[in-house]
Order: sequence, then C-alpha cells, then structure tokens
Amino acid sequence: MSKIALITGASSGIGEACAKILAQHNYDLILAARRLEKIETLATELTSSFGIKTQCIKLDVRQAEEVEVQLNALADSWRAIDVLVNNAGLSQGLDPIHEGKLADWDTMIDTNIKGLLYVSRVVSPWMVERKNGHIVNIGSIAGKETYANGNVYCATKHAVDALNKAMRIDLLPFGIRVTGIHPGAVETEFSEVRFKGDTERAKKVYEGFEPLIATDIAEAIWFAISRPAHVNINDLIIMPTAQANTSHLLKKL
Ligand code: NDP
Ligand code: 8X3
Repeated sequence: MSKIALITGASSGIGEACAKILAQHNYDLILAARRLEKIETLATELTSSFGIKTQCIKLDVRQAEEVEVQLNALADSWRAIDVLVNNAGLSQGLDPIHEGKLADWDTMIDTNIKGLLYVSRVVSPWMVERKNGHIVNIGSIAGKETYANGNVYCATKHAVDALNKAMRIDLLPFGIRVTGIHPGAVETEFSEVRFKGDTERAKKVYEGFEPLIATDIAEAIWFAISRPAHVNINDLIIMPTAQANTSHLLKKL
C-alpha cells in the first residue's frame, strides 16, 4: 500500500519540490495551498508521471475553521497520513522593529506559527490513533539566529523551532517522528513574497552567489523521512556553501 503525505504550501518552491520527490517515491499526496489552480496542475502532472493518487485542498492555513473543516472532509482512507510537511510560510517586509508594519507581523505570525499549529492540531490526533507518523516542520536558519530587520520573521521561525522540540516530547509515547528542517537562502518565490511583488529587489537577494534550490531541501526532507523507523532526524540546518550564517554571505558581484 502506498504511503500518504500532506504538504502545505505545495503550490511553489520547497513544497512543490517536496511533492515531486515524494511522488517519485510512490507517495499518494494531499496538496494544500491557497492557489488551487497551481496545485491542481501539479497534481495532474504527478498523477500522469508516477501513477500516484492526489487530493488538492484550497487552504489558507491562517483560518482555523477552514483548516478544520477542509481537513476533516478528507475520506477515512486519506486520513491515514504518514507524513505531514508543515511547509506553508512566508516573510513580509524587512523593516527595523520600530518601523515594522502590524499587518506584516500579523500575517507572519498567523501563517508561520498559528497555521502550522492549526494543521498539526487536526492531523496529529490521526497519527496518535494509528501510533504512526512523521511531522516535518520547515523552520529556517532564521529560527536559529536573528539578523538585522528580520525581527518578527525570525521570531516566528524560533517558535517553529520550539514547537518542533515540544512536539517531539508530546508525541514520543506514540512513536511519531518529528523533524525540523532549517534552510538558509533558497531561491524560490520567498523574496518576491517578502518584497510584495518587487521582482527586481527579490532577484538581487540571490545575485553573486549560488543559492540553494528547492530540490536541495526536498532531498533533505526525503532523507529524513526515508530513514528506518527507529531513526529520527531531529534537526537539519542546510546552507548554501557561500553562506556561513544569516549575516555572512559571500557575494561575488
Ligand atoms: P514560496 O513562496 O515559494 O512558497 C511558499 C508556499 O507557502 C507557497 O506554496 C504558498 O502557497 C504557501 N503559503 C503561504 N501562505 C499560505 C497560507 N496562508 N495558507 C496556505 N499556504 C500558504 O517560498 P519557499 O518555498 O521558500 O517557502 C517554504 C517554506 O520554507 C516557508 O515556511 C519559508 O519560511 C521556509 N524557508 C524558506 C527559505 C528561503 O530562503 N526560500 C529559507 C528558510 C525557510 P499559496 O500562496 O498558494 O497559498
Ligand atoms: C529564509 C531565510 O535568511 O531570509 O528563512 O531568513 S532568511
């Protein structure tokens, strides 16, 4: 029987790359994101290339009730989720704390922390009942360090890091594995979203060095979930070779 994975934020970047790698390994996939047409296109491609089954859910992880209703609408056979990848997340703005925009702060907190919690609150009891499952939380190097003007984004990813550790304790009696994946700079739609569609500014973030690509992170996720059942990868920090930490990035411009 094929395994089942639920990936949030599967419409681009790391989530999309993760869907592709799991499909190659014969996972049936529940793909969730706000941009339904994107995940539907991806699902069609993966179904025809790999013969897997897919479910697409138009989901805004910030909406607690929507998360509960949409996920609970899954048929019993789809609730047997083996892997949950809590990937949906974003940054908004890059302002010093005294100039930060409340709306940006709310969006990041609601998506990166509360969204991850809402999804986990529905899915983890299904794993507990089956005494089986693996939760992969996408944190960030921003969850291990802070950097200038990263303030609230860093705080949300520090929260993910804390939740990752806390989930591992609470879910220990049920044999559920919990892994934190913490990337440095990955070239995705991330900077375009952070700079609200300013593509020129976003492009500059990745100029002068070789950033990670989404597949680099998807491969690390696959490594973690494909370990034997007695092995848990607690935490992986994955950086471009050109990036030592959040403030030391070697650019050759
Ligand atoms: P992308 O912008 O390419 O992808 C983000 C994904 O999150 C999209 O699929 C988007 O889907 C989804 N998403 C955003 N908000 C919501 C929401 N409210 N409800 C549901 N889905 C949502 O960026 P990445 O692939 O880079 O980001 C994936 C994760 O990796 C994030 O958690 C990010 O913080 C983290 N990360 C990224 C790094 C980077 O340098 N790129 C480095 C470290 C961590 P849609 O818009 O369709 O809803
Ligand atoms: C994304 C990486 O350094 O822009 O989480 O915060 S960083």
